[in-house]
Amino acid sequence: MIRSNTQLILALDVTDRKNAVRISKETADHVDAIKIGYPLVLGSGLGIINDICKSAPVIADFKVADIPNTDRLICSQTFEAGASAVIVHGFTGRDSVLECVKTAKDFHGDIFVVTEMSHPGAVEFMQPKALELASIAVECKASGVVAPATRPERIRQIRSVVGNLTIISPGVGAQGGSASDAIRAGADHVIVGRSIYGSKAPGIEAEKIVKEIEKCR
Ligand code: OMP
Repeated sequence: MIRSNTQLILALDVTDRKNAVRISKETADHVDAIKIGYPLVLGSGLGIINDICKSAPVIADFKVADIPNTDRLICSQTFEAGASAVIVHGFTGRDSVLECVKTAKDFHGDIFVVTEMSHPGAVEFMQPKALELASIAVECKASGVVAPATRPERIRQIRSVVGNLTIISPGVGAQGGSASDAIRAGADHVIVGRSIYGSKAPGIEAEKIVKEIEKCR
C-alpha cells in the first residue's frame, strides 16, 4: 500500500543504483511512494526495488501492455521483487487489466491504469479514449488510475468517472503542470521526477512541493 501522508510520489528516473539509493533516503520523509521504471531497473537491475522499498513503498512503472498471460508473469515477478504497486496500460482491454488486478490481489498489491498521458502526443490517440480507459479501471477493480497534471480539467473529468479510486498524477514541474492545480482538480497524489531528482537538494525540493500541496488542503 502506498502511504497517504504527503500526497507526493517521487518518480526516480535516474539509472545509477548509488544515486537512486541516496535520493530515496533524502526524500523518504516527504513522499508517499517512490515510482521507478525502466530507466532505473535497466540501469541497476530488478533488485533495486528491494533497495528503494527500505525508504518508501515502490510503484513499478512498467506500463504493462501485453496478453493476459504475459501480464501475469510481469506483474508477479515485480510484486515478488518487493513492489507495492504496478502501473499498467488499459488499451490492451479488460482481460489484460483483469489479469493484472487478479495477480496483484495475490500479493496484496495495487494496480494503477494509465488513462490519458501527460505529454502533448497523448491527445492523438489516448485523449479520445481516456474516459473509457478510466471506466475499464473501475470495472476491473483496479486501485487507481494515472491522469495528467498538465491538463487539470481532464483530471476533473476522469475523477467523475472513477469515483473514489486513487488518482496519481504526473506532469508537475518539468512538463509544466502545477502540484496545487492537480490536487485541486481531484488528484490524490502528484508524481514529480526531474524537479526533485535533478535538483542539488532533492529532500528540500520534495519538502517545498509538500508545503505547496498542504496550502490547498
Ligand atoms: P517528470 O516529468 O520528470 O516529473 O517525470 C514524470 C514521471 O511520470 C516519469 O517517470 C514519466 O514516465 C511518468 N509519467 C508521465 O510523465 N506521464 C504520464 O502520463 C504517465 C506517467 C507514469 O505513468 O508515471
